Amino acid sequence: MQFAPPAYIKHQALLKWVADIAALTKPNAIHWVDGSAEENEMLLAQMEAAGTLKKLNPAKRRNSYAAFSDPSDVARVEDRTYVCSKEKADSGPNNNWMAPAEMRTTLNGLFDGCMRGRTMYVIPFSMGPLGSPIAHIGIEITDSAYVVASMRIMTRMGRAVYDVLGSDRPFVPAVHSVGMPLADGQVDVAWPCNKDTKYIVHFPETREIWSYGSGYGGNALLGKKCFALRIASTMGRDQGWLAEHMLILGVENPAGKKHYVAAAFPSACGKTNFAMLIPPKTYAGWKVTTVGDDIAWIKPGADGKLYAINPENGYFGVAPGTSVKSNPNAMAMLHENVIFTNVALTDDGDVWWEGMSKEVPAHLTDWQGKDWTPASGTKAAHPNARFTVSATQCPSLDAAWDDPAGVPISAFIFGGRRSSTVPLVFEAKTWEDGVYMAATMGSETTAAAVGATGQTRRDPFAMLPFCGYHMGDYFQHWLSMGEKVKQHAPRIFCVNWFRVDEDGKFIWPGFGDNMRVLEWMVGRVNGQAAANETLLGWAPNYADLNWTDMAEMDSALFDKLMTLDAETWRQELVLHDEWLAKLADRLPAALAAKRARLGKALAV
Ligand code: SAT
Ligand code: MN
Repeated sequence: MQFAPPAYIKHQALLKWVADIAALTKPNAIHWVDGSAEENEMLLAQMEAAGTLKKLNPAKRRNSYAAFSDPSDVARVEDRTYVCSKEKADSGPNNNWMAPAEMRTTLNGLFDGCMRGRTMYVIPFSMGPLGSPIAHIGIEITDSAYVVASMRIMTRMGRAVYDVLGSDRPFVPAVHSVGMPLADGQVDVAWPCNKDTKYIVHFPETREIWSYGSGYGGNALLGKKCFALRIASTMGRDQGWLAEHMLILGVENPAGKKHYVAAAFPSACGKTNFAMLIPPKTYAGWKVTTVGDDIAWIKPGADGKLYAINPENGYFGVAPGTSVKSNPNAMAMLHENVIFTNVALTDDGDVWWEGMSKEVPAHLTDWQGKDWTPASGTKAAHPNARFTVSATQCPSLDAAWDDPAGVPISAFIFGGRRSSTVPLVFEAKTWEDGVYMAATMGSETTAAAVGATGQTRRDPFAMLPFCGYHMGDYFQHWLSMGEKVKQHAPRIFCVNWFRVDEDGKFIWPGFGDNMRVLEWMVGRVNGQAAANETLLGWAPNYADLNWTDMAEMDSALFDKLMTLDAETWRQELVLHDEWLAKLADRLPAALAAKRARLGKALAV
């Protein structure tokens, strides 16, 4: 095999690292990815020929493809995900851990020869605008062309990254293999992966990522959860910034006053829909614009305010449930240049998924390639089916989405999926109170991770699967950031769009109507919106929200959405205690004190 790196790469440590990985993994060839359009077309054509991608009908979706994963490789694998810090205690009870030396031995064994019969791709990428003071660079080595094509959409990827990197700038090395070497003459499968063995490993001290056995989403596109959240959260702790599982959106009122907010919700809880919200008719003149839909990197600026960038370049959004009703902007950006994964196909070469349209097609090919009719009794698309599309195709894209300086954040929003207990919205009275609420946030689980769905688990800051260190230290980092930005600290709000009635139906319509809640929050930031003091903080009265064109929401129904029942909250505090006990060794005193105050207020 020829090594022959392009002459424009001047970084000796990088070249040595690539050579070492090639020597270990023993690929057939090395492809130095340059990110060009020709290269992309070549890879897409190659994947089409290999059966990895199906080209969609260009009259329906121009230049778009569908990929179908192995049925064993459809989501993040949290139980196979490790944070291997030197000290076990530093990884915290929120992460799986193995001693670094032991893990390295395991990985060396697995990666030895794992790329035999395959091409090894070297992908240079920037998380965040190239050269931004908030951005960071990574190099992903992978043996999956699907990963290369996806990274080209999801990150700023290509040759220009090497200019920023120069001869000695730091980068995060990320090694990925589908874990399925090919013996001489062995025919490849459409979606190679390792059905038995998967490892998603992070070494926080050396800022390294190693992923083996999966080709899917956050397991394989290592810029996303692995780098931009798990590794970046430890960088942020050490360097005084925040890496968060948050969308970023801009809200502009008819007078032209604009605020940016960042909102954390667990995976597959509608972050993309919220980020691309279209306000109801009564909000003529208001604009909601999208900076990001999944991840925010947030740093204090010279003026003391917090500024955020979206480190990503595209959206890896959940397809099922996305429709002209739930997210018209997303539907509009999915007409061309999209890679769909695990959706269903229509007979005329288009895509379909549950919730896309009211009328269900009479015949489809499901995500596993089987004939499907409404009588099949199965889902045509996998519940975690995704679209991968460039941010620039989003009609609501914010003018500053690519600004290297980031956008100033006025408010943080935290939301879980709770069928009861948590009211539609309230504002924390202080930064500390907000941190406590985010730290104890719960959510019913979704299809974004392998495992049972619908169980309530604590998902603090929506970061439980993504925080690269001890969650107690993370809470302390948030408290410290609040002290650092003092009077510039954004307001903290909590929301719950998912409360249900006696029949199990959602009470709140969500989607565009979330604008009504957003307006109240912006009003609070501006000191204009009224609120009522409650156990949890400031909450709106019925009259404090705009109900034009929403006659069905009378004050009785609103009260149901806002109910804060003392007995339910006494039980909820028991769950807080169970959760916080797990972090007891590093729980900040301020949070224990807040728990005590809540208990006193509830007389427990
Ligand atoms: O981690 S993924 O990027 O596959 C999806 C998610 O959990 O949001
Ligand atoms: Mn996510």
